[in-house]
Amino acid sequence: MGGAASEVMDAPPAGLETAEADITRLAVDAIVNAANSTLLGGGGVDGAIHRAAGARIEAYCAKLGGCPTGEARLTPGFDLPARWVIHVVGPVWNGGTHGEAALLAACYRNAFALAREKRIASIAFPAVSCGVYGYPRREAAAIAVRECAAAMRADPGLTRVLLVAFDAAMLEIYREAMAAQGGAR
Ligand code: AR6
Repeated sequence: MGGAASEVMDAPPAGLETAEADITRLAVDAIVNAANSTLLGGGGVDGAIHRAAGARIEAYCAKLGGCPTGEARLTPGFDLPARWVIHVVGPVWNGGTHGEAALLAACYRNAFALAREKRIASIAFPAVSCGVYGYPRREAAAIAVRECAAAMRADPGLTRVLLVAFDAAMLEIYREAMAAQGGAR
C-alpha cells in the first residue's frame, strides 16, 4: 500500500475511462479488434466489427497476410463510425505459464505504437482475450489498465482511452482494476 503522494502520482490519467458499450458504435479515432491470427474474422467482437465495417474490411485484411499473437495491424474502419480499426491477436489462456501476460501486454503496446504513428487521439479497447480465448478477466483488466495508463503518460497526443466492457460484470472488473491502480472508479 503506497502513501497518498505515490497514489496520486501513479493514478491512471483522467482520460482513461471505462464504459459498457457495443464497441462498433463508438465514434472514436480507432477501435481495437480482438482478432485471430488469420485476421479474416471470427465470432465475438471480431465478428461484430467485421459485420459493422462491411465486406471491405475482410478484403483489406486478406492482403495483410495474418498477424502473430501479440502483434497489431491497422485497417480503415470502412462503414464504422471509427476511422481506424487496430486488430490485435490476444493470447489463448493456457494456464498462465506460456507467456500469456507478456503477450497480452504486447497487444496493448503494439496497438498504441500504431496509434501514435497515426496521431490517434481517442481509442477504445474491448477486453482482448477475455471471451473465447479464456483469459481470466481480473488479470486481463489489470494488464489493460496498466498498459493504457503507461501509453497515455508517454503520448500527450493520446487524450482518451476507453476500456469497453460488453456486460456489467466486466465493467465492474475494470472499475476495480482502475481503483486498485489508484484511479477513479
Ligand atoms: N463490443 C464490445 N465488446 C464485445 C463485443 C462488442 N460488440 N462483442 C463481444 N465483446 P472475444 P477473444 C467482448 O471472444 O477472447 C473471435 O472469434 C466479449 O464479451 O470476442 O480475444 C476471434 O476471431 C469479451 O469480453 O475475443 C478470435 O478467434 C471480449 O469482447 C477469438 O474470438 C473478447 O471476447 C478471440 O478471442
